[in-house]
Amino acid sequence: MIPVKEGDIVKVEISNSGMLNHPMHLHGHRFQVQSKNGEPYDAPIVKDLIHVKPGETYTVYFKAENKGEWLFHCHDNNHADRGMVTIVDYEGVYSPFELGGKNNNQP
Ligand SMILES: [Cu+2]
Repeated sequence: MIPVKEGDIVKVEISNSGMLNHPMHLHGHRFQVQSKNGEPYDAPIVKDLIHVKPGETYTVYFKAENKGEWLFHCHDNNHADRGMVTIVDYEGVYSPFELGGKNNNQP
């Protein structure tokens, strides 16, 4: 989980030490890509998804300005299903998940 407060500037480092590509996607926000493998970009690149190839490390920043609980995950659903998912969790936000219930929620 990435705990944030509204207004925070959040730094996230994404490293791929595996052998597969991982298109990492943040819901509800855009992030600025600051560097790739430690080399800063001259001009800001703003995205909500970045392809992280084997051996690559990206440093990205986003502003916490959309209160909620947002997925930050690999967009290859096979990877997400196996756990490449985290949550940007704003302070003071709580949305309980009821399994089944009147909406038939499923994990
Ligand atoms: Cu992946």
